[in-house]
Amino acid sequence: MPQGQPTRDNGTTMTGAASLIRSLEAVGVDTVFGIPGGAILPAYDPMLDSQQIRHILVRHEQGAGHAAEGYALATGKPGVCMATSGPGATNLVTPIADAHMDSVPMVAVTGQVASAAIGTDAFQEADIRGITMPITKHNYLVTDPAEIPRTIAEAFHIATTGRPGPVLVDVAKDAMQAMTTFRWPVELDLPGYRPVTRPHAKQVREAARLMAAAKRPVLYVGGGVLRARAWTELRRLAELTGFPVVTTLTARGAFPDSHPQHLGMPGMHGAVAAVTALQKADLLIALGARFDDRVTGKLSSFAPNAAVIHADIDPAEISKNRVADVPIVGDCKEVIGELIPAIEAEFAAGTRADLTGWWRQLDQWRENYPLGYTPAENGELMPQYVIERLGKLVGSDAIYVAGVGQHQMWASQFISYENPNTWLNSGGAGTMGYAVPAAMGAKAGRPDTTVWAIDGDGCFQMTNQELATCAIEGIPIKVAVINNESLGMVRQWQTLFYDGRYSNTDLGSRRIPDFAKLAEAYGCVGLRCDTAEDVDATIEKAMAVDDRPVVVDFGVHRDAMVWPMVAAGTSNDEIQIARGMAPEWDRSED
Ligand SMILES: Cc1ncc(C[n+]2csc(CCOP(=O)(O)OP(=O)(O)O)c2C)c(N)n1
Ligand SMILES: [Mg+2]
Repeated sequence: MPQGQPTRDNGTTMTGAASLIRSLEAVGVDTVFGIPGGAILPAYDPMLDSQQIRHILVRHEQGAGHAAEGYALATGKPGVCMATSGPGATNLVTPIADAHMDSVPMVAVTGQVASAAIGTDAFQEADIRGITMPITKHNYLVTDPAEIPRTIAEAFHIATTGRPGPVLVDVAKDAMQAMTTFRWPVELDLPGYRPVTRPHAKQVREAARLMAAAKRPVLYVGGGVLRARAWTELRRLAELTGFPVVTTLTARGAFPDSHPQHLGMPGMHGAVAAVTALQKADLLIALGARFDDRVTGKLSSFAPNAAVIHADIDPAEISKNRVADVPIVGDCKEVIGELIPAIEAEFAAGTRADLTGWWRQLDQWRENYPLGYTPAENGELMPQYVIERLGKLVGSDAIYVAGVGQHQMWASQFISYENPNTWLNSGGAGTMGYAVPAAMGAKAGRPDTTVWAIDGDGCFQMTNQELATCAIEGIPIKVAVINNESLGMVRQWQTLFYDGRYSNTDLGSRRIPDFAKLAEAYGCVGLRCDTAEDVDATIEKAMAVDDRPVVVDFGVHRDAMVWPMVAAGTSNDEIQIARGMAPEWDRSED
């Protein structure tokens, strides 16, 4: 399969490094996040002359990787990061793992020591290909300059097709320094890589038959629907069938939160109605979802009476955790697109179960157990209030990027996501430090969109150096630090499961560092807010700044907890709405 258009330099003699940059240009790269160093240095020289590629010099390679993820999720194009060999490359390991867990299309280009030195423990040598083997969709070591264009073309093809994911291209320094003839377009050589996108018609018909007859169905929507850009089809399917919808942590925004058929997020900190709907369902239609343990709770007790239709582009996901009654391998956009006429045909033939009783039940759960929180007795600022106000004042056109911890769960719960790809977070890996660099990448890719990072005080201290990058490169992100002076989510587990013995979760109550001052030191605007009365005015002040990044340090009550909660390893049936408080199930419901 030839890749791309013939380019002006086809057949020209140049260095491997120039060929690398020309190849990146040929696949359409406009932004690269990275840091140079010895082994990758040859590539940085021709990059200086590129009219197409903007290189954003980050302060830590982890930031480059998360920025590439944020860029990818915000734009729909693959994100690109670049690093030198050894420690530069190993600093990319966390974001590569993160992109792998959340199926984010990303290409990481690393310099490797010269091919003759590979395997000798040369200066700054690390076997990054070996290290990233289990956390990349595919990876390459290039030692022949003639292989550079094809490798780059394949890397982008693999990263963006089928189930998206990270691909690493490690290029030996001597391959970049040697002369080569640049050839483009190239033939991809990928025997055995043929992702199935079109679903099997028989499976689709079988799924439609089950769906038309189901009395308690739920559309269990995962991040795959966003990756497949299938939100329009999803909405049509939901409205055609009248089925309730739940969106997982990685799928928030795939279906509007305000839609009357949306029950919210399922899982460990999901809404009671969403969690319980899955438990009581007679049919789950899993779309680009992977029955993650954070959704299923104790797997053996998950949705015990449900038949399962499982549609996923990755056949390895199907029946991995829960056996599928109707497996459908395919791209969610195509699967849903074909399900719609198949269901219309069922309905036209007169098969259609009455869902009135199911909806009566769902509405009761929604009404009785809405998301909420109890204000602190001492009147301190509540984190949920800050996040709720932020969502209201900033609106649903902005992109929100969370760190990992309590603030992440509240940001998922208390902001209304109405549009796809407006909620970015580290779902599968749960990587603290994701928010600031991912927000930077999102803003670099979508400069006209307001981008808010909602970060924890713990997470923020892992990657806030990228504020310098944002200030210098003119990437005016906004950061709300939900400062509870602790590693709040871990502290919550210590409260609940370790008798309140707070081992090493206190980040210190002396406000070290002072985040507002730190922000100023980084060339950003730094604001601080400690009372509910000041929240709106502070957010508005932050919104008024558009020439620099802004950081708002929200000092909040430290004992707030995330509810509802299904404790790890327990059944979803044991969901608690507050400490020691289970919903009062109406026995007639069972
Ligand atoms: C890199 C990394 N290290 C450790 C953890 C474990 N962990 C999960 S949440 C959390 C606390 C996060 O604290 P903070 O950023 O202040 O958020 P909060 O929960 O207080 O809102 C920790 C340590 C993690 N998820 N990622
Ligand atoms: Mg915290």
